[in-house]
Amino acid sequence: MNAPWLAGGDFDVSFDFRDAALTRSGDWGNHLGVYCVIGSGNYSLLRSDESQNGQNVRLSDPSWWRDGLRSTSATAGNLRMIRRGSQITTFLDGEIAYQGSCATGPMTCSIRIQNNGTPDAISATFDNFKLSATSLEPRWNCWDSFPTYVFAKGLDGAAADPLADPDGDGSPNLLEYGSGTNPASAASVPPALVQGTEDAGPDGRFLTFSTRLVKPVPADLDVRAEFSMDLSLGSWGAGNILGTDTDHGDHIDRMFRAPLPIGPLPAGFMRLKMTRQ
Ligand SMILES: [Ca+2]
Repeated sequence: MNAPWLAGGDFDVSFDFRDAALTRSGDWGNHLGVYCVIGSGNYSLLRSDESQNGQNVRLSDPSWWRDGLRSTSATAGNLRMIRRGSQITTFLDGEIAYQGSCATGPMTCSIRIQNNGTPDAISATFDNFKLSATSLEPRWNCWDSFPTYVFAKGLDGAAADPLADPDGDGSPNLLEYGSGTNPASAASVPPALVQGTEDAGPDGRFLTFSTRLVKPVPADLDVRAEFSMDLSLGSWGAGNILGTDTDHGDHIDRMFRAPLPIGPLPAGFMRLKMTRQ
């Protein structure tokens, strides 16, 4: 579960949890918490079950795991994280758990309940979620990894393969992931590519096509176009193709422009390629 928002400036995020059942399997993988991500930096306030040091609420930041913050086996409580300027403060049930410096750029904030991938149980009820910030913008795409996305859509095993098409709509799961459609519903199909030409001035006109992408485009998905002059295997290349994004608020349109203008070549073809990184 992931409910992300992009928060700029100061922010304050909190939630109550109830009936938390976090079965420890030897690590911190089973947990619930508040996540704030800036670039590759990750601030998270986690409630888990006993760490090796007997603590089970802690803050991580880009440089260090702040272990030893609280030792509690409570199955209910309140987690809260506040940023004021470059200072971050975390609370458990109103008491300061950690205070220190942090990054000041826009952060993607989310609350999350996470299983470590082993077949054990984790559950909790979230309540009274509150988020305020100097500026807020929803992240329309709630999925930050392909495995999380297909799991949330109820797919497993071979049906969860990036190239599988379990709903039979002709679109493999990875394409549905990048397009923001449902891989488990034939009624939810990635929109067709939109072809066009662009007047580029003295160089002439270029073949282009546009595709609709989720916003933000997931970090584990590479989206590119390839060009070929004869459709033969091995002739496709991605060099010198211009990609331009247009932000539509809840999605992105990405237009790709062929590397050469229409005219000098006998033929030219383009295709969309999505790859899981
Ligand atoms: Ca499909």
